[in-house]
Parts: sequence; C-alpha cells; structure tokens
Amino acid sequence: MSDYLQAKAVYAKLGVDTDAAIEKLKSVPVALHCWQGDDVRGFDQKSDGPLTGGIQTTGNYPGRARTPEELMADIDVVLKLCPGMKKMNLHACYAIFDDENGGWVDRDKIEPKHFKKWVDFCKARGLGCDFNPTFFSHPMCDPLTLASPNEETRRFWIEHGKACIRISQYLAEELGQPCVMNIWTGDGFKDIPADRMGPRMRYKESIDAILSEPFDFDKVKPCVESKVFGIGVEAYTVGSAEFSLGYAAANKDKCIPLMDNGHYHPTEVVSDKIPALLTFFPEIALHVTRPIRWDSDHVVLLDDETREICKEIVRCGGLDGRVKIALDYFDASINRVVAWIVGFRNVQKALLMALLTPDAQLKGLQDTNNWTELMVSQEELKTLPFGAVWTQYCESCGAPADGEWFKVAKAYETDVLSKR
Ligand code: RNT
Ligand code: ZN
Repeated sequence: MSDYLQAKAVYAKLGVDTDAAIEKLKSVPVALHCWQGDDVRGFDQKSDGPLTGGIQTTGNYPGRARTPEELMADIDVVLKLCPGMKKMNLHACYAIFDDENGGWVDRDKIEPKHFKKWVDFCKARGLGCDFNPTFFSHPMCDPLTLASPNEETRRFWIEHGKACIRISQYLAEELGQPCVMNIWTGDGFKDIPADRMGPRMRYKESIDAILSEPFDFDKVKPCVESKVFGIGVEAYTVGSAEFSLGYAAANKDKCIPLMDNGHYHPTEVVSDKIPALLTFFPEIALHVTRPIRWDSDHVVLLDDETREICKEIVRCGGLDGRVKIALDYFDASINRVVAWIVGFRNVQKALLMALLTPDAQLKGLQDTNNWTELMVSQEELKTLPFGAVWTQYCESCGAPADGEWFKVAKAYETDVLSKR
C-alpha cells in the first residue's frame, strides 16, 4: 500500500476524510504578497529611497527584483513551486508606468491603466488580485498621512486612497474575484503625544472620505489594519487595535477589520481573536507573518501559532470566504524567492493539518468536560502521518513535494538571481 493510502486509513479511523481535506484546500485562495520580492520598494519612487512607516527590511542578500519583469519572473517561480490556490496581492507603489500609459504620475493620480500589466499577468495565470494603497516611503509623508494636521497632506493621501478604490474595483471586475483593499498607515509618534484624540479624529474622517468613493462591496473589500507600534513610532499609533476595530464595527456595510499577527503585544495571539471577531463580523481579513519580539516580518514557519491560526480559520468556517487570508513578511537576508515559497507552503501545511483535525470529536470532549482525553487526543494528533497527506496534496496540485523544490529554487538563484 502507498504511504498515502496508509495515512488515509489512519485518519479514517479518526473519522477524518483525507481526500475531502485535500479537495477543500484546493479551493481556498491565499494571497501572495508581491513585496517579498524587492524589499517593499515598488517601482514608483527613486529606488534607493528609504522604507518608512515604522517597517523595516533587514539584510542585503543578492538578487532583489528591480523591475516589473524581474518581479513577475520571480513570482512565477513561487507559483510553480507552491501547491494550492493563489491570489496576487499588490501595493499601489507597484504601479507600472511606461510610454504607452503616459509615464509616471504621483500616487494621488494613479489609474487602473497603471495596473493593466498586472491584470494581464493575473489573467494568464487564473489569479485574483488584492490591493493596498501605499501610505509610506513617499515625500508626502510629513511624516503622518491620513492623520496629518496638514490639510494638504491629508488631501493628497485621501486622493490616493480613492484612486486605490477605483483600481481595486477594476481588479475585481477584470479578474472576476473580489479584491481585498487594505488600508494601513504607519501614522504615529516616537514620543509621548499631547493630543491623542486629534490624530484619530482626522484618521477617521480621512478613511470616511476614502470610502465615500463609490464601489461595490461585493467586489471591493476595504479593510482597516491595526498596529501596536513601529520602529520610530514607539509611543503612539493612530490606527491602534481599538481604533481599527471600532472603525470596522461602525462601518460594517463598507469595511472589514484586518489583523496582522505581528501587530500585537507579544503574549497576545491572533488565533484567539479570530472567533472573537467572527462573533460580530461576517468577514475578517488576516495578514499571516512571524514576529520575533516586534513586527519583524520574518518568514512564516510551521510553528504553533501559525497552526493555531489555521485551526481557528477552519473550525470557525472561515474557508468559505469569511476569512480572507494573506501573507505579509519581507526578509532581505536570505534568498527572497525561497523565503516566499517556505512561508506560502507553511500556511498551506498548517491549513491542511487543520483540515485533518477531527474537530467534532474534540469539541465533544470539551463540551463534556473531558479535559484529560482532550489533551491526550490533541497531543496524539501531532504524530499522525501528515507528511504522506501533504505529499499527496502537492502531487495532486502538480507542485513539487518537500525535498524536491529547493533544488529548483537554487538553480533559479544560480541561473538568474545571482546575475542581477
Ligand atoms: C506594516 C503592515 C502592512 C505592511 C504591508 C507592506 O506593519 O503589516 O501590512 O507590511 O502593507
Ligand atoms: Zn500587515
């Protein structure tokens, strides 16, 4: 009997159907962030400008993508070496300007035509696309954006947000899948402010103004992403957890909350927050990352919290569209394409593990106060023959199994990345 058939029989004894788990996972889109390929630089500014907004990429590994063509070629390698359904996730700073579309414009003037090449890229690969206004790494950050006391600054960034709503609607219509459009700014202060309310009131009014741009909420899913602090903005963040959740709760007809698991105090866990939010919100969005001591955006591992997040997504019925899953990390200290692949594959693994969990039985043990058996069951699940099911999943997606893909990525490094 093949390894897979043996594993299937082991899971079947627990009432778990491995074939059904594999088929289910194939239908779940996970958004692949374009910004892992070039250290969150994009194409719309002088390429050596600093990354601002309290986020940082560290490392100087050779081979960063410098042009749309290079970035797309790298993404193709990732798509090929990862199983599962992917969706692209673009930032506005990845607009592509050329002679045909009239050349460079600033962020308040970008249009759907600047993303036509990305639409062609997605169409050719059958992908949907999510989108993000880029409220950082730009001369109009004063350093605040939507919360700035300066009206001209706010106006510029509101126009940027509105332009992004129009682009998101275009992406959704062209690609036939909803576009999650995430609003995140690094607005905040390094030291103790004298006015905490003013920036938040301005932030609220600016987001209101952006969302006053007409859009179809079935197609465009605007999100507000909260944060606890960033580098250089340690004392106060305008878009805090309470602010963002409050905003989303008060604007449920046009906005959903987004949680990034790097954006909380180190003992808080997003896994626990997923069912809390799903109690009140029909839809929520996630950025899956790996924080080490702060929002360091390390490559996602198959660690306990990633697994727990995926268990909650599955148990809470999040795979049928209620939970929008996206990756968000950027490591410039290792091969960037490999970083992308490892993180994407790990989220797939964690989702598959979650789908292979006998949830109804475990819940039954909990509801009957059978805590001893629940602990034993949960521990023993950890040593079931998951690897064979994972290999089967990869094969059935036409993607390489563990042990097979790294040499392909290494060859791409030798042949392409190292020559940049
Ligand atoms: C930053 C936020 C945000 C960014 C991306 C690039 O702390 O997590 O989501 O990482 O928009
Ligand atoms: Zn994020």
